Amino acid sequence: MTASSDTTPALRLSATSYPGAIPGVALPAYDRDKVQIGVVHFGPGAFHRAHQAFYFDQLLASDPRWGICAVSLKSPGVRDALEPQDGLYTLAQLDADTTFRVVGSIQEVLVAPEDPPSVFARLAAPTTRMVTLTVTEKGYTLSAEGGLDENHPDIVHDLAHPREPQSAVGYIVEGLRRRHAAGLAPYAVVACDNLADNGWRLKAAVVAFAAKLDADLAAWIEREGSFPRTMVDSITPATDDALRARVLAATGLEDAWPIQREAFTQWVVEDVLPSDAPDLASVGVILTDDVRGFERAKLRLLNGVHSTLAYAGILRGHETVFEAVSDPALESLARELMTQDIIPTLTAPRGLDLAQYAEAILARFRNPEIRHYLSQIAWDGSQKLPFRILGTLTETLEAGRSIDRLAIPLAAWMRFIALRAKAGEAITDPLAEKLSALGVSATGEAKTDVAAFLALDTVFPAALAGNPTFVAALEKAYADLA
Ligand code: CS2
Repeated sequence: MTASSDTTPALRLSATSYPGAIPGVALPAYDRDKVQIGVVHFGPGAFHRAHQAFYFDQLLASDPRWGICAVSLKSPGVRDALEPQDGLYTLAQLDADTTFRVVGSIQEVLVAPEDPPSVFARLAAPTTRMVTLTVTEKGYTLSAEGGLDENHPDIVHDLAHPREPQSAVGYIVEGLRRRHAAGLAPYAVVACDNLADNGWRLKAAVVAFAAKLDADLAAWIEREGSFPRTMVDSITPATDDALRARVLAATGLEDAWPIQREAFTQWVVEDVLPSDAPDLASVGVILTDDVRGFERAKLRLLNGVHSTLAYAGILRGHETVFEAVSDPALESLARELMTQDIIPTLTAPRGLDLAQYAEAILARFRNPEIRHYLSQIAWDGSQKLPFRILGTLTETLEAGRSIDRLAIPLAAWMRFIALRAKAGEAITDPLAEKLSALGVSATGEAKTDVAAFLALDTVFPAALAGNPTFVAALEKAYADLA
């Protein structure tokens, strides 16, 4: 009998029910009762569960020390879904031949504001050797210049109350303070968000924060801390009811929060981890001293073009990446951006052919098994565009090449904000309030609208906003999109 039978209600996924999953579903290949917690992760959203938790799930088959304590910094949603499931969830790897896997690496989910002492205890435990993060760009509390944003409300709070932090940086520093006081080595801190030089930026922010509290602590972190830079990649559309139904049919078990991603996944980590760190290479993680090449290529080619397709695609009435990239005008825009504008700013890491890499990305966007909503990618544009487009654009400008095409995603973002705001729809972005106001008062006239957006000084550095070539290119792109 299958779970979709209407007579017997399906069992919920849990430690006792999972061995009864429909054959063919991959199950944890280790005894979950023997797993220890060696990793604390901040931000157990879909991407973490699709990516790092999957790698640790594979690693646990050979080494039980690397279970995860997942910490939500704000909402209890993940804990509420996963606690009744003993931390288990199903990962659907979408492909022509989709596979399902029950992931068992998350051993515990904590909601930081409800229980700071448990988070501190995990951070300070000698067995905790690694802290990973997926807190999105805004979670790094950085200023437009790239350092710690000391005016960020969470940082202002945490500097005043360092033993009751709210931010990721505040928690990392308080955990390190406790380890330092106890004579323990620091944990390695592995940033897994799409920020250029993510680990270095995080280290600089952590050290700057610690320096405000205790110069010795800051010097110790500076000297002993390991903050590798990373590149993370796997397209992970948000969970919806269709996925829940599909997972139920495939596994026979009800899962409140399954995760879906493309079958392709990649994790590149700078090879500076301490010797007692988990053996990530054994599960396919690329450890390299050339992470920058990988990270720039991915951020600019994949994420930059993703954001372009999101804003330009929504303006043309598309809903998903698949639809957008199937629109010939957008497909050629994407390809020209990649080959004419972005690749010339990149240095290929050893063994990577950038032209082939770009084509492979377009092929991933065309995967018919994946419904990846443009509106999901459109979130947080004020945080994403600086890393995804402005770096490429600034370097192109400095090299004296045309920035006309690179101005299109920025202009499309401005038009997208105006479209949403005028329709009275919410904008998901830390600058939502400012953006809605700008969108509502947009006139459609390029000069005034572009000038109003360029005044967003946390998005556009002053030197760029005042550059006449940049302003002219943006005005032209904005007018062309009318
Ligand atoms: C996307 C990324 O939502 C977005 O902004 O561009 O989440 C993208 O799917 C991943 O970085 C792929 O690795």
